[in-house]
This record gives sequence, C-alpha cells and structure tokens, in this order.
Amino acid sequence: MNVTLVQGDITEQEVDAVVNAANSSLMGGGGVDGAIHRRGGPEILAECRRLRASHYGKGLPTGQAVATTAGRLPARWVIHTVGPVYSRSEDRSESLASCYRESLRVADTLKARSVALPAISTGIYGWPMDDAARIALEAVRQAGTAVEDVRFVLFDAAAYAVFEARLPG
Ligand code: AR6
Repeated sequence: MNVTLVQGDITEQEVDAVVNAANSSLMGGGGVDGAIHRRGGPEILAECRRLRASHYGKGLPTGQAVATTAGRLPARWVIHTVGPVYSRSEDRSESLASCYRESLRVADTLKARSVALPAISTGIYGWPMDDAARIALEAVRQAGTAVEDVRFVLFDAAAYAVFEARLPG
C-alpha cells in the first residue's frame, strides 16, 4: 500500500473511490459533503435516499461507511462515512479511526485499487488537524487493506503540512 498526500479538491481526484465526510442523515451538508453532491450531481443523493429507506432508517452510525455511485465525479464510487464531532471531554479517537478502517473495508468489497480520503472531522466537526492526522495515518497503516493507492486530499497548505510532518519517510 502506498500512502500519498495531495493538496487540493477531493472532487477532482481520478480514483476508484472517493470518501465523503458525511453526516448520519446521508442527505448532504457543507464542506466535502456539499462539494461531492454539488459536483457529483443528483444521482448520489438519490442512492443515499434509497439506502436510508432500505438499510439505515435511523441514519448511518458514526464510524461506519457505505458506498454509492460517484455520479458525475471522475471516480466510480463515493464511500460515505460519518466522523465523530470532536469533544474535549470525551475521547472519540476510536470512532474516527473506525471511519478510515471501515471506508477501506468497503473499498475492498468493491475491489477499489485507489481511494481518495479527506481529513475526516477536521472541518465542521472541529477535530484539531494534528491529532486527526495522527489518527488517520495510523488507522490507514493498520487497516490491512488491498487498496494500493491511498491518497489523502488536504484542502489547504496548512493541513497538507501537518499530514506531511506525520508521514514517515
Ligand atoms: N476537498 C478536500 N477537502 C475539503 C474540501 C474539498 N472539496 N472541502 C473541505 N475540505 P468537513 P467534517 C476539508 O467540514 O469536519 C458536512 O456538513 C476541510 O477543510 O467537510 O467531517 C457534513 O454533512 C476539512 O479539513 O467535514 C457533516 O455534517 C476536511 O475537509 C459535517 O460537515 C473535513 O471538513 C462533517 O464535518
């Protein structure tokens, strides 16, 4: 497995699967979620609605992941995962690590070779970037996935620098 870092917009990545930092409603939102639905088009939301009706009546639980079409994105699938909201009083790291593990597990079931991942929970959900980078890189390293190209897509130079500092080699 090759872990790489890219600074940019996750909706522009030409990969088999793009991971979405969604919320449990699967009905869209801001940040990465908003960008993916905007650029990917209505097909993604239509499939999310069907998933809600068939499997996730109460919503997709935090730390889990599920795949849909990628619509018009230059990818084959979007893997939606729900990160935890950052808390100073409660350690939710295991739940954040689970997002990465479960996303890669779903990618394996799809036989995806390349996956683009955002820094889950570091935007609207408030997780400090350095701690999130540590958790993300460790979770991916320990995932035991068949995915060959794991690409973290960091939106700005500051986030990129934080991940780079934690990437061995
Ligand atoms: N490409 C790559 N990274 C991005 C992009 C993009 N196009 N846009 C933002 N980021 P966030 P969360 C970065 O807020 O914290 C939504 O409303 C951003 O700078 O997208 O998990 C959902 O519906 C940050 O570093 O996700 C949920 O309600 C990182 O991606 C909630 O936000 C994640 O920020 C999820 O919040």
